[in-house]
Amino acid sequence: MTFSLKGKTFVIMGIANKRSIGWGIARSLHNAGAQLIFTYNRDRMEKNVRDLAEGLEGETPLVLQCDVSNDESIQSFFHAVKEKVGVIHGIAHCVAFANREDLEGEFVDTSREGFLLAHNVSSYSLTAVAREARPLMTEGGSIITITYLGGERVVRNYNVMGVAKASLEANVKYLANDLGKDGIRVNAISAGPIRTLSAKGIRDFNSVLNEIEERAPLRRSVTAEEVGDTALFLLSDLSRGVTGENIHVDSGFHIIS
Ligand code: N5H
Repeated sequence: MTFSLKGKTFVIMGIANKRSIGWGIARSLHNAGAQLIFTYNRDRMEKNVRDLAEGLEGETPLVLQCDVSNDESIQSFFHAVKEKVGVIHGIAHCVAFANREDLEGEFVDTSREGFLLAHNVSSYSLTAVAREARPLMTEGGSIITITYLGGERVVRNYNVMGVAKASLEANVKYLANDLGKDGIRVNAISAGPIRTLSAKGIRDFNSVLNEIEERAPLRRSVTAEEVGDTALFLLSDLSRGVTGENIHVDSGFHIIS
């Protein structure tokens, strides 16, 4: 079995800046020789993503728009990918969103609108993306998404995102069962807290990191590079027998009570 991803093409969705988990994944895959395609959502994100793509040595990744909350946008994205590269071998789905006001206080106060928004962008998008990607994954492949412990346990302030991540984690299992017959695997990585744009402005984020440094088995927080290397494993043939799984890249914090 080969570890190199030379000759293989992967889509990475959800890179915002150099701190993004998606960017950690991009570097690991790029170093393994993969051809990459990056997506951005809003126009104002395009330049950021394009600059990162152009900063990589060797072949520059394609950069295309894809709004995962819009079926037409997902369809036209994969149509463009089909025209430009034909076959793809995997996807890293690193996308989530919830209204800031739903990430504090009591979960019971979540509005219907806020609940649906979080689930739409953070969970259903994986289903829609997997469906549209399937016809392009004619050689089989691997899809990953990023989750967090708050989907398994109640974590203070994670609130509606915790419920959306629980949905995402079940989504992975049902997709793994459907797509397994096409040789497509679907897995999640449960990342420990990392100071990304999505963590920005969150009060108490320092205390969350401090708790990891004190109590996690490895006594330190994790980096986007570490998530990237586990993504490399899951997106490569090294993990060919693994599907429907959720691998915790969190310094072991999830085993601690
Ligand atoms: C327990 C915690 C801390 C509290 C909860 C944080 C949840 C963060 C996830 C969501 C996806 C963040 C989010 O949607 C923020 C937006 O309301 C505002 N931000 C934006 O619009 C920026 C500009 C864009 C780029 O962000 C997105 N998402 O599009 C969890 C932490 C300890 C761990 C953590 C930070 C988890 C996680 O899911 O990211």
